[in-house]
Amino acid sequence: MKNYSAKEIKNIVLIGASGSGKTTLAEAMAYEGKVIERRGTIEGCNTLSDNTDIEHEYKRSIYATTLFTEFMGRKLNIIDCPGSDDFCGSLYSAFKVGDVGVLVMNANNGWEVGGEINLRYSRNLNKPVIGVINQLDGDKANFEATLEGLKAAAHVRPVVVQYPVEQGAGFKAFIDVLMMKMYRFTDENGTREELDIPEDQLEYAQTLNQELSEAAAVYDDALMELYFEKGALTQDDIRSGLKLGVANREIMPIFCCSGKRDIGTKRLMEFIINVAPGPTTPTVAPKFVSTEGEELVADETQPAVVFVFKSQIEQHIGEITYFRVIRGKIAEGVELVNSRTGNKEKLSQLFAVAGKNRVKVSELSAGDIGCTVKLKGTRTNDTLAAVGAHVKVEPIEFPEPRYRCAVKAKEQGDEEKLGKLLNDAKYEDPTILVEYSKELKQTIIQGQGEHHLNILKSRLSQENKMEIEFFAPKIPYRETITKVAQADYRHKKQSGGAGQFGEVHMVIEPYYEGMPEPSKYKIGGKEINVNIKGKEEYDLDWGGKLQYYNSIVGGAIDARFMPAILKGIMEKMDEGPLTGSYARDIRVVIYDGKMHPVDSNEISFKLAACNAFKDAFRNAGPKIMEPIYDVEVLVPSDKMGDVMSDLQNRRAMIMGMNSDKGFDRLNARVPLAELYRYSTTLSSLTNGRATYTMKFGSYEQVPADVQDKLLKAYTDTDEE
Ligand SMILES: Nc1nc2c(ncn2[C@@H]2O[C@H](COP(=O)(O)OP(=O)(O)O)[C@@H](O)[C@H]2O)c(=O)[nH]1
Ligand SMILES: [Mg+2]
Repeated sequence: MKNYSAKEIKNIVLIGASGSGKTTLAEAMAYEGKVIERRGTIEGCNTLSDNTDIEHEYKRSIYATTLFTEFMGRKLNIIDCPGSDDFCGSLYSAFKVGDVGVLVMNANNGWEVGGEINLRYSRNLNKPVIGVINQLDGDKANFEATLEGLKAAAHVRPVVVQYPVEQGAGFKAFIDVLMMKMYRFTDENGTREELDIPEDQLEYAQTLNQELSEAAAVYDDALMELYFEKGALTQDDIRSGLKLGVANREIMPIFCCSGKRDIGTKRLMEFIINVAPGPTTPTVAPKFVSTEGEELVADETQPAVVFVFKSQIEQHIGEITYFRVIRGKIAEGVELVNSRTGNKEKLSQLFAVAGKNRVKVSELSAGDIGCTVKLKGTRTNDTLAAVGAHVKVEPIEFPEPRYRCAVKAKEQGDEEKLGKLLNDAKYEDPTILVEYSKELKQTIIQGQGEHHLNILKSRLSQENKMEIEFFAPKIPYRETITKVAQADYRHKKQSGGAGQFGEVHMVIEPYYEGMPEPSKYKIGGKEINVNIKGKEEYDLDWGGKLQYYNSIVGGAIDARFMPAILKGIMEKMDEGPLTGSYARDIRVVIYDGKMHPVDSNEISFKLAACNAFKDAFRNAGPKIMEPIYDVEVLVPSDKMGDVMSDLQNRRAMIMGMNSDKGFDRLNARVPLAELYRYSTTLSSLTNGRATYTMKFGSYEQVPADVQDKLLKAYTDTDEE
């Protein structure tokens, strides 16, 4: 294969609802580029893109797959993404290295929420989009309805470049109002005739050509002038206007297709090659920026910078690292420096990727996408740069997890093996987070949805013979106090052998940011004066603070016992008196105590402090706090009522609502305890038409009835 330069490369990302035909279209593109001699099918489990066992089993894309095709002497790198929102992580990686999205729509289904959600990602990630109304050969195909739905929902303006002459089983021709030609297909392998537009379609085609010209003229004053002067634009003028409009993310040209019958594939590819933004198109948003803020342009002559957007472990081969050459040019055998580790990596072999097939190449230039194998310590989001270049590309920011559960191996002895496998999974898919929680004594796994984690479960079972179980995760509660309390405790053991003696008097009170220094406490008619001798403040590992004051007068306790007293308090902060959860936000003042000349030692003071703290805590209006998440739900307006009442049953506090093109955005604060399997419920409430994000907000006190339940549950297990 020849080495393509940045100007000869386009990187596209196929997006759209599941089942819209992305994988099938990618197959047709590879076929047109002669990468394959026969097109595989989803049903036949032999497409380039869906090439894993799990994808064959589900007949769906689960991973984003890269495949190249060569057409008109140019190279097109296609990243075929899964449509399901559970796998949205791969859309983030794909859009990081892709220059333009191609939104595929299934004309049989009209405008679908899957497309809506994907389109929203492209908008959030500042990527331009081209639209394809696909499956026009289907029985229920409706080009117009699909287009109307898209127009109502899209934030970029769709403009028709092509429309079908006949839809349904008879679909074999479309009219292209940019070329002002009709394309008619004589077989299902892309053979086409270029014909004049039939008489009866001419007027309509001219109207659409006018609309297209007008849309294209808006982005360039010179074109606008030309358009007013002549009332029309030439093909080249339209192209140059569309180039700007698409790159500015203002218009979305619309094409006609049947990926399965290979109708329209070639014209779409021609347009992408001629008009779509590519590695050298200046777009509004800077595409690649280093962590130092330097913009990295696709210039072959500069020192190489390579960005890794995916890494995958494949049996028999090991690690496969997928990257885009951001800048410079690399040849096989090149040594680059991983800017995260500082280690050198040798790229002994370079490949162009066509799904499961890899084609060895000797060089790859700026703008191109490829892969290499057998790197030692390079993973997703790493930059490999020429020795001395010292560049690190801004990483992909993956979405926050929104599904959380606990996981364990079915067989007890498998725990260690499971740990390793989960680590590998996390490495391949950065939207999977796994952590053993010391606090909860559970391994917590987080991802994008139940389906996302179930796929992992099937894979572990099939590929690694590892059976796992998911179950409800515990909630990381916290304990705190709401009022001032005082306690004394004397620890004494004087029978036989060496004695133990320590007595501690303390006041505790709720800590809050910016509270004044203590001077005097009045508790139960008793006055306690504070005389600050020492003050320590700790940021607790689990959030919140502990302030520790020494206000001992007249040497009642030696300063050398103060650390032991703190240790005793910490023991209870670590395992709170109410439910054994971490305690937080407490000020402790040690103001008096007693020592014994012989029997006092550290352990005695630690025990005295621990017990005094526990007693004081119980009298200080103790409260359980729970994590509250900020949840944002995007829901079609007609489902808003259902989603809202479900949230209210989850103790949610609704923070705001606003409408956005037929969708409502709802912001709420919801306790984590009420969010278990939320994605599944939301999906069934809205037939999969809603999506949401969640992010930790703060800890808040639980309502009294919930506290009672938690206390009871803890005493029950304590008694066991
Ligand atoms: N009739 C028809 N069926 C199609 C077309 N494209 C895809 N399909 C079928 O639609 C289903 C989903 O296709 P697939 O390519 O997996 O869609 P993806 O989920 O968007 O990747 C499969 O059964 C395909 O055979 C098309 O252009 N026409
Ligand atoms: Mg697919």
